[in-house]
Formats: sequence, C-alpha cells, structure tokens
Amino acid sequence: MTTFQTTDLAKMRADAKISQEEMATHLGISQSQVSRYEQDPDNTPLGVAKAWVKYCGDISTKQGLEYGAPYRDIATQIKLMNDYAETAPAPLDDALFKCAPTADSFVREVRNLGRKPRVAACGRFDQGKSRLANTLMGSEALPTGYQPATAIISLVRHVGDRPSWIREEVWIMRKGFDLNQANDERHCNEYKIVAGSFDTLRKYGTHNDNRPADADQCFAALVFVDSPFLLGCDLLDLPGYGHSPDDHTKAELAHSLADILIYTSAAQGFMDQQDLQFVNALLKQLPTHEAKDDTLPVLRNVFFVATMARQDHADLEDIITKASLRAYTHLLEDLQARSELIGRPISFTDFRARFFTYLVDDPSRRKAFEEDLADLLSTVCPVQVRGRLDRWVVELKNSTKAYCDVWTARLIEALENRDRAQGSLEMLERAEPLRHRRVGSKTERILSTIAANKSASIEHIKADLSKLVTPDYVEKCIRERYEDKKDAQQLAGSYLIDHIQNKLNSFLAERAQELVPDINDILADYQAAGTSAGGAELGVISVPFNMKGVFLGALAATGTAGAMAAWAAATAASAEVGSAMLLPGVASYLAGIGATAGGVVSTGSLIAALGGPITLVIGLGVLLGLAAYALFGSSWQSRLAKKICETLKEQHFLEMLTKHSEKYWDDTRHSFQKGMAATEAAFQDNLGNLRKLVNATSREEMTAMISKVEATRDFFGGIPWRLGN
Ligand SMILES: Nc1nc2c(ncn2[C@@H]2O[C@H](COP(=O)(O)OP(=O)(O)OP(=O)(O)O)[C@@H](O)[C@H]2O)c(=O)[nH]1
Ligand SMILES: [Mg+2]
Repeated sequence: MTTFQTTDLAKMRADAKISQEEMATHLGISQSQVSRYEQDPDNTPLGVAKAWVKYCGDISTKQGLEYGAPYRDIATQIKLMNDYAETAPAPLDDALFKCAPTADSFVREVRNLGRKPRVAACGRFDQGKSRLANTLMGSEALPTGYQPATAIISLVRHVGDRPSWIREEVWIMRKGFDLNQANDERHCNEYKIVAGSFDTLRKYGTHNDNRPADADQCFAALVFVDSPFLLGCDLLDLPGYGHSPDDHTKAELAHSLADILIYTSAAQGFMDQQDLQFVNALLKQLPTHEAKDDTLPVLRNVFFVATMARQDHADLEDIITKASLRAYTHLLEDLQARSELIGRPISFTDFRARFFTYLVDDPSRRKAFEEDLADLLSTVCPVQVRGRLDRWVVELKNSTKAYCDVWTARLIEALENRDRAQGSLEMLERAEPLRHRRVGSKTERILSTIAANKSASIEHIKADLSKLVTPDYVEKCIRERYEDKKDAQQLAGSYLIDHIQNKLNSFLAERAQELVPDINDILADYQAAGTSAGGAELGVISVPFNMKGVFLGALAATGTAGAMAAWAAATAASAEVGSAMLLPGVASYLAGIGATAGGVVSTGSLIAALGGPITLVIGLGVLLGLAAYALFGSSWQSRLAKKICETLKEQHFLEMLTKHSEKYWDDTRHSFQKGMAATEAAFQDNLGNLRKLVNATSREEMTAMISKVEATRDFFGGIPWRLGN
C-alpha cells in the first residue's frame, strides 16, 4: 500500500502555490530537474516524492484556505448603518411607542443578521478536529494532541471581528456563558475567567496535567486569529464525544449554534456506530438552508470527513462507499424528515456527495473538501446572509413607515378632537374589568391545555411508545432492517432510540401546533381591546399596538420556549409578522429557530422549531456493550431484541423521555406566562400613556410629539441600504 500518489506532483505543487524554483531550492536540486520529475512522476525517487508531498503540505498548511473576503461588502454596509445611526433623531418615548424601532436596536439586529456563518468541527475525540481547523486557518492557535485534547468550546473569529474592548488573543469564559452573546461587552465581562494568549487556551482549554484549579469552571473560549479562512466564517472547535460527560455536554450545547457541520471521523474505523448516533442527533438540529433555495444541492452544509486518510485511493473509495451506504440506511428516518422540510427528496447519490477525505500532509487528499467548503463560504453563504438582511431592512422600512403614519394620523385626530378622545378613553376604561375576565379565563384555558398536553405526552410514552421497547417489536425491526448480524448488533439499538424519539417529536409537534390558534385568539383580544371597547370603535385614540410583536419579543428573551416556538414559527410564516420584526431581537430569534418570514409551516419545520428537539444520545457505553455481546445460533434476532430491551430498561430510557417531555411542557408554560405578562404590561403601559396623552398633554407637547414621530419615520425610511442582487 503506497501512502500517496506521485502522479500529480505538478498539480500538488501548484495547489500549494509553490513555484518550481522554490521547490528546487527546497529539495536542493535544479529547476529543470523539478520540471523533469513533474513530467515523469513515476520515475521520481521515493525519497524525493515524499519530501515533495510533505513540503506541499507544510506550505499549504501555513497558508490556510483562502477564498477572498466575501463579507467585505456586508461589513461596509454595516459600518455605514453604524454611521447613519449616529444621525438618528432622539428616540421616541419607549413606553408610549412600544413597537417603534430604535437606532440602537436597528444596528444590533443588522449585526446579528449579517453575521458570518458558524462552522463547527465535531466528532469523537482524537479524530483530528482541531488539527483540521488549524489547517484551514493556517495557524497553530488550537491545541491538538494524541490524547483527548480539547476540553472547552472555542469560538474562533477573525481578529478584524474582535470587539474594541477585547485586547487579548484569547478570553476564557465560565459556565453559563452564552455564545450567542459573544459581542455583548457586559455579558462577556461577567463570565470572563482569564484573558491571555494562545498559551492560555492550551493551559485552560485542554485535558492536561497542569490545568489550573479553576479550569473545571471553564466552558468556552473566545479566540481571535488573523487568518484568511475566518474572513468567511466563524469556527467552532468542540471537545470530542465519548471522552467525558462534561466534554459531551459542551459539544452538545454547541450543536444548536452551528450553521455548517464538519463531521470528522478517522478513515480507519470511519463512521462507526457511535458516529452514526451522534450524526442522528446532529442532523435534527442542522439548519436547512437549501429549503429556501432550490438551486442549492441538498445537505450542502454538512461534510462527512474521513480524516487521516492515508490509505490508497481505491481503499478510501471503498471505505467511504461502504460507510455512506450504511449511514444512509441508518439515518433514513432523519433524512426523510429533512427532505420533508426542504420539499425535495434526498437520494443516496446526494448523500454520498457529502463525503470527503482529509489528510493534512497531502493537499491532494483534502482538495475536494477544501474546494467545496471554500465555494460554500465564498458564494453560497454570503448570498444567503445578504438576502436575509435585504429582506429584513426592506420590511423594517415599510413597517416603520406604516407604523409612524398611523401614529401621526391618530395624534392629529386626538389633537383636533379632544372631547371625543376623552370619551373613547372612558369607554376603554369601563371595558377593562370585562377584558380582564375574558383574558383571565382564556389564559386559564390555555394553561390547562398545556397541562393536559403534558399528561397526554406522558400517557403516549406509557401506552404507545413503551410498546416499541418490547422484544416482539424490536425483533420485527431487526428482521426488517438487518441481514447482517454484526450490523444489527452495532446499529439496531441506536436506530430504535432515534426512531422512538422521532415518534415522540412528531407527537409533540402536533400538540404544539394545536395551541397556535388559542394563542392567536387571546392576543387578538388584546389587539381588539386597543381599538374598540364594549363593541364600539374607539376611533381617535386607538393606536397601532402589536401584540404578536410584544409576545414574540418576550419569547426571544426567554430562550427555550417549548411549544411556544411552534407558535413563533407559525407567526413568522404568516403575513402579519411584518411590524413584529421591528421589535429588538425578534428577527434574529426567528432566524435562530429556523423560522422564515412568509415561509410555509409544515409539521416538519415545527419539529425543527420545537426549541430544543428531544435528541438524547444516551447510554453510548451501554450500546457498545451490545456489540460485544456474543450471539450464537439461528435465532440471534430474538436474543438481540431481548438484550436491547433489557438495556434500554436498565438505562431508564422511557423515564428519560418522560422527563424530557415534562420539561418541554414546563418550558411551554413558563414561556407562555412570560409572554402573557409582557403583553399585559405592554397593554397597561399603553393605557397609562393614552391617559396621559388625552388628559395632560398640551397642544405644544402634542405637536412636538408629532414632529418626533415624523422624524423617526424619515430616519428609518431614509436608511441608505443598498440592496444586493
Ligand atoms: N500527520 C497527521 N496527523 C494528524 C492528522 N489529523 C490529526 N492528526 C494528529 O492526530 C492527533 C489528534 O488530532 P486532534 O486534532 O487533536 O484531534 P481532535 O479531534 O481535536 O481531538 P480532541 O480535541 O481530543 O477531541 C494530533 O496529534 C494530530 O496532530 C493528519 O491529517 N495528519
Ligand atoms: Mg480537539
């Protein structure tokens, strides 16, 4: 077995951007000799060829992957928006103008929506994740090693993206730090343990003997590297799976942050059963960019990479073909769910196309991967980011204009018809007790539906899902799915776990969807109460009061929203979302849960929006035990089935599902109550302000207010945003 092919010495040299002259100097031979070797590689001495390959590898490793600066344009525009925000008029009274955007929130949202995609390197420990990330960057910033090395999540960004208040290369952050807030000065300072150089990262971020005493508290690192690769993305280097539960938890936490996934697994033992289990869970959370763009190949943001690919080409082909076939069969349910989400089938050929090889030492072994990744980062992603920004800014301009126009009209009316305004306010106040009762009883009803859903989910697990953990059912699955005993031993357990979780997720998604009309109904009550009272139109003093926006804003601030995320996704997809997008954080919250404005909501996308779908990667060690379990004789299927059931029982699998679904509905209740509290508070604020407006505001104040609203309209209407193509 040769370790590399010499047939393309010239290409390898050109790919590494080395001239013939430089190669000649490096090898201590003449340039014409270099040229002769390139024309006749088969007659190149092995020693020369080895040195050649190594030098190409070393050089291109130092350079890192280059593909231009795809965000230069976007960065310029963001900077322009920053400058423009400096010219903003004084913000409107934020109690009165609840849904008006501010220049600050505008700039923050533009930054959030315009951020580069995050590329996560994940996989079991010691598979070459950090080394691959370093090679892409042309840097030695991330620690690598033969032992389990990486102990914390590193968010690696370009030095040009370093906030002015960070001076060091590395900040080490405590547990509880939110990676989504890596630009927030207060949050970062609150969680910082220590700052320093790449050595600090080595000291605190790896499993080494000299870890400082407080290293256990470390969770993540903010790392800044001057690398051309980081001009098109941020990089997440994760601890490996399978080493310690703590590493594992960190890695899992980071999954939901990834836009692009590089799944690494060494070519030797490529994509084993543990890998497949992790991929099961990963695929459920990975954004479906191709859903919005038919021209994008499916699964474009996933790379399955056979690292340390030293085997010869034919062997590698064989390894990858076998592994991809096995993975395709194993992941079929998840791939089908994804295919429903994107509205296109995912064929084996599509899936196979996402497999690549990687070897640091030989550029030809990583060329296809690097080209695909470079293309994704330089052309596909920037266009998507640009589109997202363009749509949002246009929406913002339109809705702000509409919002301000209604306000101005109302203010003028109120000014001219003081008496009628007074009368309307009295009507509104008289209607308050009735409104309270209505909202109160509807709230109670929704809370009891949530409680009933919680019991129904528990019951579903007990009555239906438990039947799937019986020897008969499992045996049937095994017989249907596996001919090969070894395959069955390795994969049946994890297939079953995933299969049952998928069923539970669909159940939850359906229940979540049923809540949507009830939430809309109660919010419609609020909306109506702002414009009419006791059946009569309020007319003059009614104001645009965006309940859905307020509610969404509260969810955005809550985090795990349980089934409320399904309502958010449905709202995002509906036509009325418009002015809700004005509220700080709403647009990026919706983008974060994969909900698209004006999109279609399928049960599939609801599952994706469930706000932390139930993806347990349980009992790995235990499932490994299954593979080692001796199975002789003809009825191995039935004995394996029994063993799997026993194992899942010992692992309290059903109890874990129950716990997760209980938490899901508890989160739902919590976020619903938060949303309601925010809505009620906003309504009361609004009422108080109306009172002030009608009773106490002088003509001069009123006129001043009108011109402030007009100034805001003109500021937002005049945003000098240049649309992309
Ligand atoms: N020569 C060579 N060594 C490699 C290659 N990929 C990985 N290695 C080595 O394999 C070891 C493990 O690589 P790491 O990058 O630390 O692996 P990891 O997946 O980040 O491991 P954890 O951080 O422990 O999860 C290191 O010593 C690497 O230098 C490769 O392509 N060529
Ligand atoms: Mg590592």
